Amino acid sequence: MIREEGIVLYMPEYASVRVIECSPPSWMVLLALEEKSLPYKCQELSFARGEHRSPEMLARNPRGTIPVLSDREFQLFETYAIFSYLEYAYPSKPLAPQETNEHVYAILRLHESSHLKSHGMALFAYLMKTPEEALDKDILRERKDQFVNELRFWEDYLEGRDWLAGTSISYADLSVFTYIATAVHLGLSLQTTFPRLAAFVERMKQRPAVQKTWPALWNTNHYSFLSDEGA
Ligand SMILES: N[C@@H](CCC(=O)N[C@@H](CS)C(=O)NCC(=O)O)C(=O)O
Repeated sequence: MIREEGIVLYMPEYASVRVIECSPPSWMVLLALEEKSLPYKCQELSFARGEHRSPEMLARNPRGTIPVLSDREFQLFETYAIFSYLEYAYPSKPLAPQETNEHVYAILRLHESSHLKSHGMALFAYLMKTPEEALDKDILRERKDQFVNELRFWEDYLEGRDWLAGTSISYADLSVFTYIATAVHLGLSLQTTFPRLAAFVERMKQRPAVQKTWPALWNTNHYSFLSDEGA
């Protein structure tokens, strides 16, 4: 049995993720670890070299996806399962509201964010895997539209509130933020159509956890694939 001393997060080496230069599922776990002030080590794996599918990683996660969070004898590999584990094993500094009504909505919004995730991954994977000169404008437009249509739900949920559930940050905010921030990195503008989401992203960017984990290449590389002119 694999047994780790302390928490180890297996995640992509961002520089090996073409154009996206990040991985929303891994980033949201990093954010949870930081928000909860948990000690952890990061093991970065190159997508380009297929390190996430090495025999050692497949022994941890037969599905070959990352993030994988290893702690003691446990190997966890579905992002939302990792969140549940962290909250159960390390309840201090909770990222799930304690009050019943808020707790229920936080769970609902977290699982509901899987819609944002599937549209986001379809869009981001297309940009990541397709050489720029081979991008099909219609495919890009269709995937962008599906992602943007999904954003309307999240803009509505933020009416009159700073966080998606309750009065403080929760796992749902981490999940939604990482996909939206990635789309902004790829050129999506929020301000005109989604002012609450734009303010939410700015609020998140003030948090030390976000500042500490901000993808380094995003500071130098900027893309316009999802700008109004780009798609
Ligand atoms: N259901 C998984 C999906 C995670 C996921 O999509 N990971 C991507 C990176 S963003 C991955 O490992 N892709 C590599 C592959 O599928 O070969 C989760 O929630 O953790």
